[in-house]
Amino acid sequence: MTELTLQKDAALAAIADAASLEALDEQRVAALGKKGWVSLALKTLGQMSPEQRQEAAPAIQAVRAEIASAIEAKKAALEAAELESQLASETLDLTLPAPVRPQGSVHPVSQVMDELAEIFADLGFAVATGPEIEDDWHNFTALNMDESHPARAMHDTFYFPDAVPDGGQPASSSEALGQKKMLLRTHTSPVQIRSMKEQGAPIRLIAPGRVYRSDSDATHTPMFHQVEGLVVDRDIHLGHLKWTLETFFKAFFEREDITLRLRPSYFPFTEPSVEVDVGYSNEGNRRVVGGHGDAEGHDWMELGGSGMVNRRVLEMAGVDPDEYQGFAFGLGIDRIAMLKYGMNDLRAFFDGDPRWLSHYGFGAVDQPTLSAGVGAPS
Ligand code: FA5
Repeated sequence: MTELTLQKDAALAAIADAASLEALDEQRVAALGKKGWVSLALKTLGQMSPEQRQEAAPAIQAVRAEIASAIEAKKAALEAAELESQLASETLDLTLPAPVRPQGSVHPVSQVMDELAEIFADLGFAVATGPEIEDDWHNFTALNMDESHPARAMHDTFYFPDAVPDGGQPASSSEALGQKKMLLRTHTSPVQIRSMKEQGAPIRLIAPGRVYRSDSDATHTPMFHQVEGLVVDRDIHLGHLKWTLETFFKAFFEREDITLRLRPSYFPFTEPSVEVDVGYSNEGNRRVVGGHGDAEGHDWMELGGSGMVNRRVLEMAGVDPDEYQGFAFGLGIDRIAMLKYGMNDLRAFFDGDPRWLSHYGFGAVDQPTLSAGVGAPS
């Protein structure tokens, strides 16, 4: 047994000295592996007399257990040390600037949407959304344009094909099936209806989003962006609309000399209706907002439609028009982006050309804030 004790002491010393998990595993194989000295010692039990075995077996088993638990303990210690040194070598100083410029850039339309939300939030407006696949009741009928209304034709609508009942004949129209016609919304105004039906009055919101019309030239694209504004409360009048738009445009264009022209117009869902134009001048081939549109070297650009919400629309959205009045506006986001950031062709907005984006895009981590000026840092 002395030999076994000597072997055990040598093995325990080697285990304690093992500098790595590999070195430790070598010790495990040398002692406990199939041909290891502990395993060989166990095999000798078969050749012993019962008396000898009774004495030797517990001693060998005790050595075996001692070696196994020493290996286990050393393994845990080596693993903890390895983790420690990995953590020490991988420290990250979060206060250091990012080593590489973040990839990608923010599209001017997304930037302008963030700017809108920031400015209107300061005026107490919430942000609402609605579906881009809309039914014709929300897009037209509830906005005081019933099926025969001529204004529907002005919207160049993309309709979905009529639904066909399972195994049945195609119906001449969805209406005949008692279904609503589905379409790609032509403006953000249906969000007015959805929000009033959901929340009732008073209400104060903007609803930015994509809209679709079959239309394309330098200032018209088949998909473009609008922001709807809606305020419904007691004693609301046209003066509130004008002040809101002026305050918004001054903050958005970051200049005080903004002149708005409210031109009498017609929308079935507002009464009276006014179109909103802004004065600008041409500098080179760039339009610069500011000044009176009738002044020398100046002109007007139409940015959107607006007016007092028609009482029939309030009724259809479940709001009592004798108690509440409201104003609404719808602005072309792409147009105001062009005017602020100096692009002259709207179609390039949606070409996905990386050169255009790297020229007109905004830093991926910049957030517009009122305190820093809503425009991106120059
Ligand atoms: C409307 O869409 C009304 N819903 C706006 C409104 C809302 C009026 C609330 C009253 C109350 P209009 O069709 O004029 O109105 O479009 C509004 C703005 O969207 C336009 O002034 C223009 O800036 C922009 N716009 C219209 N068509 C296009 C297009 N194809 N491409 C880019 N911008 C467009």
